[in-house]
Amino acid sequence: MSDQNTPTRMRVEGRVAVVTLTAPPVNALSSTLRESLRERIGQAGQDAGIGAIVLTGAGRLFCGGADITEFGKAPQGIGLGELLAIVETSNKPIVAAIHGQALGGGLELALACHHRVATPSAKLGLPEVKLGIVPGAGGTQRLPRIVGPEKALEMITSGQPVSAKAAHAMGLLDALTAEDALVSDVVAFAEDVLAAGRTSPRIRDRNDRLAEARENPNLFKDFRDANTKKFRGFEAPEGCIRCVEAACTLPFDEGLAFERETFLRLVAGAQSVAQRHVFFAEREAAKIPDMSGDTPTLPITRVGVVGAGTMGGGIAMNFLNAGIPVTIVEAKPEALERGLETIRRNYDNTARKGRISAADVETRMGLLSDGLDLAALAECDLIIEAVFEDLDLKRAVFSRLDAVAKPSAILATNTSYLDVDVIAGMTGRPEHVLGLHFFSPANVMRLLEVVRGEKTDTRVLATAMQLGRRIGKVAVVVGVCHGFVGNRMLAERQREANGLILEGALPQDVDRVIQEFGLPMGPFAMSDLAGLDIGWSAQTSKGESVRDILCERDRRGQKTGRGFYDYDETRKATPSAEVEAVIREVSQRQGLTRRAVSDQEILERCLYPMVNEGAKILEEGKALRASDIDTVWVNGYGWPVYRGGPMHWADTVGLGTILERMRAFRAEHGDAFNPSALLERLAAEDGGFSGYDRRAGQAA
Ligand code: 3H9
Repeated sequence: MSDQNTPTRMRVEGRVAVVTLTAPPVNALSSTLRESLRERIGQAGQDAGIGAIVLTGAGRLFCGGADITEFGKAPQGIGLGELLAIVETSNKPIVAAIHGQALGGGLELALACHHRVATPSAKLGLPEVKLGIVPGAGGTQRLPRIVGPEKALEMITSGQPVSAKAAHAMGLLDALTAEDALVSDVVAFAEDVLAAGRTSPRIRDRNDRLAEARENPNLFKDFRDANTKKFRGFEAPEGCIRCVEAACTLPFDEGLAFERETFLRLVAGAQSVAQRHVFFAEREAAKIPDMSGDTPTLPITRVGVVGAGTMGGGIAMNFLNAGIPVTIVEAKPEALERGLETIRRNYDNTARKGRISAADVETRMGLLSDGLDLAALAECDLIIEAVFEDLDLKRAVFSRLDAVAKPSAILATNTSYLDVDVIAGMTGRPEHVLGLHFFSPANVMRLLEVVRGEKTDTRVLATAMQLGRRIGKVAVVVGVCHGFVGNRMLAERQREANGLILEGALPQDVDRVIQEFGLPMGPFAMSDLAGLDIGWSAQTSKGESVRDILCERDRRGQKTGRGFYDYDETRKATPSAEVEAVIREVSQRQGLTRRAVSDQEILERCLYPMVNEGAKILEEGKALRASDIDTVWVNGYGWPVYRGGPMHWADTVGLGTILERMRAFRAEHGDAFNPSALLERLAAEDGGFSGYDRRAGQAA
């Protein structure tokens, strides 16, 4: 086996063979890597001069797990479970030398080894649940045997990795090495193991920690009860719990077989297909056809934020969290003071919950400066405007910003709907202007719509994408149109929701259907949270729509304690008889005879027009690919990841079915249901939006 052509390398140091995984970018355990590992271990096993084997990874990490691209395809070569059995039964001790990350199958490989050693900065985890599956190569059987069922349950059902230090404390690691001397330290560790001449410990033989489950018979029930809300709708977490239960109740090999069965069932299921789609979609979103990894970016060392309201404050926090200094500007001292207080209060709350330290709060606040004039932003490399959603106001701000900002500065607007090109036109540097649309709460939501204006320079776009990643966002490029991708599609759902309550449904019916589908809340609960009076004014109210009447009666949402629902002190919502009466009155005034509306109709009326609008967005090139639309909806609006986003979901429903229903609704309700040409075309071809991705070229 020549070293150049194989995904592993092997060298011998004294009595220790060092086998290195060399399969960039993440050393995923593809069939070729598995075969190569089998061969290396066999080779080292037969070499009388070799006493122990060290497994390590080249590049940034030990191993990112099984090769996800192989799922759903015919299995090739040795299976991972089979390979791990060879590792575990090796008569020469095998030591995993971990740096960067050991994830999924990567951690399972380490668990099959006889010893595990890592650098202090390494992270270890079983993230399979996030892909809608259970660990399928013994992770659910070996982890509880070494860290105990309780910790294993938490790690496996959350998918969250733990730090090497935590892993060491819980016994998952035998030792930590110096940060930059991993392999030499682990070779020395292996030599010590050989010198001690002990038999190699196998995790499968350890049963002591499993006793915890027998001592606490309610362990699994309590765990399920405590996580009901978090696991709602997902299949994989329950699969994970059952596998850990099996580890505690069945002999090792039977537990392993149970895990395998569960893995195979889930990996073939619709949820895992959807969750894997989202995984790749998020990575795809970073790829822009006319940009490459070589596209130069501009340095961002200081960010300016205009507006210290809820959005501005939240936006500023993103950069402070990433260690980037921010200058925030407000027009009035009281508003500035309020904004600064809110930022500090948010940080204090996070510290109280133990997520950051008191010192972190001070460091972050220390990076924040403020001003009452835009001139304070003269030194910023990027300035984000987050003032009231009013075009004239934004135009005035940009015209002034152009005068005060340094010539190289990027100017961004956080508008949710307005025309970024018009705003850019107020400056002498439209190529340095773009939209950065954050989602509320801006310091929490992962989505960032990066709005590419007509003249936005590729370097500016590349800088924004890179910065998005730096502050932990999923950045998606969108084109200029009313509401961009997310809000443009949301408007379709809202229109239908408003129509449905006049035809016979009630807000709680619509919200329940949408929530049962898997979104965190329905359209009316969402309106109550945002405030019904956004974009409404008493002066212009005609008092005709349900919203007009509710606002006039000061039912403006959660903030006034009443909106579409009544709220108690704990913000628990109860349907309101007053609202129902208002709805009935408006129905009557519009001459509508109320009727029973089925849950199926609610779902179709709310979601199919969204899909149709998504198709229009694709047709117009306002999104690069259907999977970008899915990324927007999963990360910005809580679309259930196990349904993969609206466009992926539409493919699973069948575009023919959606088209047929759109036509039927058009016959009844008119042009709002006009199917897009793309939907018609794909349905006629019996195709799907996922196929459309590959036919690129149509996009902006
Ligand atoms: C598993 O292990 C099942 C087993 O229990 C049982 C089996 C029987 N496979 O994220 P990045 C690609 S399930 C294939 O930008 P980073 C990724 O698509 C697996 N490809 O890098 C991207 O490709 P491209 C459990 C993978 O440095 C490129 O690598 N493991 C895989 O920000 C770079 O990725 C996981 O769930 C993979 N496993 O983050 C871990 N991983 O350049 C999944 C990545 O073409 N991976 N790629 O766009 C991750 O969380 C991150 O990639 C990682 C690196 C943290 C490793």
